[in-house]
Amino acid sequence: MRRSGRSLALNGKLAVNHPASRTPEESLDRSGELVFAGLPPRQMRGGRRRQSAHAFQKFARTDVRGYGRLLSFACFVCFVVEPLGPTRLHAGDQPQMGACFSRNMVSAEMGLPAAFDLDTGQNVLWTGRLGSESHATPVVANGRILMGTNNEAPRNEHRDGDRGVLMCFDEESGAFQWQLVVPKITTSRFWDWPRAGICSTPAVEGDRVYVVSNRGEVMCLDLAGLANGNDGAFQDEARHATPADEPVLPLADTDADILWLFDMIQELNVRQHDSAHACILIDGPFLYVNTSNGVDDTHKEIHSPDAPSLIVVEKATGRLVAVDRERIGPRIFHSTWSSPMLAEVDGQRRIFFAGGDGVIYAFEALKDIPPAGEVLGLRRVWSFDLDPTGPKENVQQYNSNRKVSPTNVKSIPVFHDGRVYVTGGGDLWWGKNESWLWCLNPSGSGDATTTGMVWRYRLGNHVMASPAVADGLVFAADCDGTLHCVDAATGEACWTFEANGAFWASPFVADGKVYCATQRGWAYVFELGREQKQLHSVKLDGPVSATPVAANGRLYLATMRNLFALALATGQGE
Ligand SMILES: [Ca+2]
Repeated sequence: MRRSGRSLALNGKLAVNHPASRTPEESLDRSGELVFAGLPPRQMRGGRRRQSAHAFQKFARTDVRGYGRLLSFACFVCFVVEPLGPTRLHAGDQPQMGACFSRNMVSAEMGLPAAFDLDTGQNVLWTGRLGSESHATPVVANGRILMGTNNEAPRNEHRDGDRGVLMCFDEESGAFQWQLVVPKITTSRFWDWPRAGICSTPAVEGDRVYVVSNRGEVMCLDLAGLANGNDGAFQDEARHATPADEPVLPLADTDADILWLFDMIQELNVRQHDSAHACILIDGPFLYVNTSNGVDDTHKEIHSPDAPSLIVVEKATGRLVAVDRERIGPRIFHSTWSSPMLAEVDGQRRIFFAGGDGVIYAFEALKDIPPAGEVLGLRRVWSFDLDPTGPKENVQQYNSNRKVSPTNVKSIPVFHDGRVYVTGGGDLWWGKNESWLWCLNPSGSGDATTTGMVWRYRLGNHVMASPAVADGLVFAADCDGTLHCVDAATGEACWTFEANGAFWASPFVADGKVYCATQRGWAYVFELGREQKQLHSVKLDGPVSATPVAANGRLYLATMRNLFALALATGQGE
């Protein structure tokens, strides 16, 4: 009953889901997806205390030689059940990239518009102005909406110039609330690509926002911003918001309130490539974060082969508590942009992570915070090499080889009904012209490369987007501009659709519909089903890297320059 928005009715109510972290009542259902049973009233808004999680993700980037090299990520979705009126059904907030914790890009929201038009204003509730490039995905939590962008439409005259920006809007009205403004890394443009902005999708829990900045800082922010005072141990927001060679300017009420930060470049010698792209996974007291470690400016060397690819930070303090010990660094083909996912397999909670080497790793989820001063090594229990016959030595030398190269993953692995679904292949800018959608059986232990594949399905030359799985169907969208609807049981295509433009944003399923949008600025809506039925197509005001999301009865769609809140106009029924 949690497979799609359509089937979520629960005794006339909706199954609601929300939290990013577990509660004592939390458990995993038979498929291994987490089910929450006892949320605080603030999060539950009444109704049955049951929730399921869905999510999804995505990310993207642009060309090296071209004008704008970009990245983006996608996120998760969660919902909350609540007693609802007869016409407006909704499931709750969407506080992170994709569902908790499966990352499946599916939502239980209902009553979403099948059609919308930015020019005529059809079903457009409000518009929030962003910068000129917006490669993250919006999250919705506790009445606020957060979205990464750049500073090409400055909100504060004292904070001008190229910056990474995280904007906070009011959910109801779309009014701008506050912004995190982060100066660029000036060492090299390959560390923090010009105008790429903040590409990481935040995760929100309670009144705390967790996000990775364009400078590779894991940050905890106050959802209320500085308007209610400068809280937390970190008090030097003014210096942080100002480039190092410029005099510090005073803070405004619309600046972000940083509570703590952990600098992965300073502390771990991470050499992020192009930008940091990480959708933080919150699990109880822990934050799991991919480091974005990657190649140097030449693209032919790994600058920091010993830097970790996946780390764990204590949520309350920002203290480093664990790192992977896989020494993936030497085998990274480009960077480490895939974010972690959590699922229960064989009765064990596992963290799934796609390394920059094209290997899916499963680590034991941490149980306890280690003593002060101790940093644990994540314990690997399972792995699957997506490309066992690909190059394994001196892999960076295959840069620009369009026929032979390693495989890498720019999306997030998704968990559904005991299976891991992941997309990957040759790098869009630097690798071979070949990409796939895999369905993996993650049970058992050890190296499952020869035994763990259920099926794989050929996609176009390249892929950035994460899959969405619902009603026995897997939706995958590739950089050739094809949306694939694949039978989850067999791996056979049910239908494909040739869109206008490449997909970087992930497809999103809610309310019996599939939403997707392209880098040429076209959005499409299909009926969720084994037969292709297009409900809507429309030209937007610019390219789309952000995955569509839904929360509290609304659909959110971000183009490069604007965030749109979409909802059925009053009087329109289902
Ligand atoms: Ca504050």
